Amino acid sequence: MKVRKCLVLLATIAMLATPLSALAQEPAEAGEVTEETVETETVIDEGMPDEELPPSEGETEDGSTEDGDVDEDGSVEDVDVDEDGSAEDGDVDEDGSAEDGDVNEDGSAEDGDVNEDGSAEDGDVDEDGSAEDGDVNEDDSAEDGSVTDIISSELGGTEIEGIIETEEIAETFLFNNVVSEDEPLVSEDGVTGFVSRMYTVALGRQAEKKGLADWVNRLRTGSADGSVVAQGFITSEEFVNRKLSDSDYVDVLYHTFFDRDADDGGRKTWMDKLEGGMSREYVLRGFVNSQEFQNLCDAYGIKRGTMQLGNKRDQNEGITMFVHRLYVQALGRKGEPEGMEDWTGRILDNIMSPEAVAKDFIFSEEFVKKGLDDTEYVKVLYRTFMGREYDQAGLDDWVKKIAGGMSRERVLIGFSRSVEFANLLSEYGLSLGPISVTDFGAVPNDEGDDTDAFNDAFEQEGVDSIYVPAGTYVIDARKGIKPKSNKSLVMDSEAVLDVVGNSQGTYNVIDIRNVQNVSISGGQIRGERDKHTGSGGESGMGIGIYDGVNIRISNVSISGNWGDGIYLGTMDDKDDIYGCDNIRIENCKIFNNRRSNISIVDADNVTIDGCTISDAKGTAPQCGINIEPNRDSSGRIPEDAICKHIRITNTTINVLGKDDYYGQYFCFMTAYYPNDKSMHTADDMIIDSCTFNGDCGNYSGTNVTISNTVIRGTFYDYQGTNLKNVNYENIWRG
Ligand SMILES: [Ca+2]
Repeated sequence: MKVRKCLVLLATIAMLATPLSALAQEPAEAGEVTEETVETETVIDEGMPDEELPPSEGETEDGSTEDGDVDEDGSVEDVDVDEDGSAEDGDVDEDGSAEDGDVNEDGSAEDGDVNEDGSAEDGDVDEDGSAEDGDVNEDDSAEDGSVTDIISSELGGTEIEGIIETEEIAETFLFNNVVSEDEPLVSEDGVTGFVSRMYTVALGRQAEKKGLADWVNRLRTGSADGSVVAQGFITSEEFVNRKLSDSDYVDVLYHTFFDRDADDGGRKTWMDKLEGGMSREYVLRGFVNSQEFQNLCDAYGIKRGTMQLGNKRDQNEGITMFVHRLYVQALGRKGEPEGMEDWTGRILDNIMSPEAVAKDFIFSEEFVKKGLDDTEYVKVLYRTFMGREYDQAGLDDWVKKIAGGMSRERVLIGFSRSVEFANLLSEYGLSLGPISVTDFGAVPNDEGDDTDAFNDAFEQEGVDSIYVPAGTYVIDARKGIKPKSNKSLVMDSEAVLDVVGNSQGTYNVIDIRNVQNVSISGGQIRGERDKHTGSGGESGMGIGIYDGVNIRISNVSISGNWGDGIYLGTMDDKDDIYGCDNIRIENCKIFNNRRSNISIVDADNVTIDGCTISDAKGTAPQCGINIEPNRDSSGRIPEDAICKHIRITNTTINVLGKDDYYGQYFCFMTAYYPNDKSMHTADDMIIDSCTFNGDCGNYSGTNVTISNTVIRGTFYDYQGTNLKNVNYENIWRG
């Protein structure tokens, strides 16, 4: 066949301005890169221009490489190597390290949804339309390493010359093999068709012979793979200058990589990603790393390779789309690339929580400059944090609160801590972290009082877990920290509640009163006994629990309080409130409190497990654990005040004195009533696997069992305690 004839055919094709794939009798389905495709490409190949054609617009006539990374002619030298050899274009690992094949850098869903069988029925990259698919190399094992190996060696410098050599080879190839009138420019195969399609479909113009030959040669020799070609064309300046719409961009990717029209479902999936803030490179990667493109490459006998992206915004769809959403909802615009990169990186690298980022958007200079009034401000919060328009009652309520003095920041927390925002976050694979007490104005390590900040956090609607970062916080026990029901205080192990000195005989540093489902964990409560300015009273408690239900205190260090470390009691013996129920004190260190380390006054179902309790001293009875309900006006203990179901396990108790008189310096004691052994303080009590370094006494507890325990002192037993495997120094049965 004569070349001239073919040119006529090509010109006809060009005039029709029809996507080349449309010239196929039917759009090739994914994976079926067989006869139709080859036939199409045969037509193109025959039609390749010879050297008499004028250079295409933008073609570098001298073939020079001075532009460094993006060649206008799309030829070999550019594309994958930046001018400085760096990798900021995101297409290669800077170090050429071995992440290849790890397409999902965020660890998100792995493959499985990309046409696993390579079949083409759904025609779509995504079987389920979900976000993760399409971008994963299912069989990364096979291609693993190929791209990075090639590119890293090029980046290394020596192969830069190699590229030039490739050009020379290509020219040689051209002169030696192409010039003859009776032979086609290049052999008629799928590789040539693939590269030709890159020019005609991606760049919208005919290939110039040199660029075409370069690419074909590189693909054939294995010095480039499909992913490299893809990035070379789709990220080239010439391509970018086409300024395609998102929709056209996706269509071009379908035609260049899959050689077919987009199916509706597939186009929608990719459009959703683009409209949700994902980059075009991210979408490109989905095509390059897909099974369908793999199948096409297999059919052509070339390596597909694996495309990688280094930008933060390309690592995790959920994070990127969440940040994009903040731009749109809060600022009313799309994010600029630098901003998208910065914010996504902060969430990705756990520098900031999604909630904190959202808050920064609302308090950004750009947002504040909008000058929204309170009503408009709240409306934006509805859209940003709840993903919906306001309801009138809710809007009115919040506006009223602002008018009443609530800060905009507090209002925002009401939204950012809502179930609706938590649900919205979960759609992006994100979650609410615990809110910090510093968000409410607490400042560690300064002299300023932090008590109000703790209480503001507990009062805040929507906040169910309050985090206390490491540092020292000043607490005024006269006010006390007052946890609310269903809330947790989570303290860093290096968080210290430093109680400021006062003169009161009664206070609670943490005052848990008539609430349920409260957890206090971590941190240290350092009481004020050494700074105390009064002399009366003995009820300055570290943690006072009054009529609390389902309360857990764990991993807290509690020391130096004017009264007890922990006190379990009731607000009022006379009314219908029956004290504490289901209290767990676990893995705590409780020491150096003035009266007792733990007083159990009115509580059922108490578990003390894994604690170390030491050295109560200052005012009677100076016990580790003292069980002693309050008596009524007749001097009796009411039946409902008896503490039932007490469990003390795996706990060590140390005391400072020994046997001064009954009930002083005891490791544990049920209170002693010398004249009345029928007075009962506890019922159903189990002590197991404990070490008591000092005296102990069960004067008034019924149904008490002690097992597997060492008592390094005297055990005073007035109630016939059931002892199993208990070692004691002495026993005194009264
Ligand atoms: Ca402070």
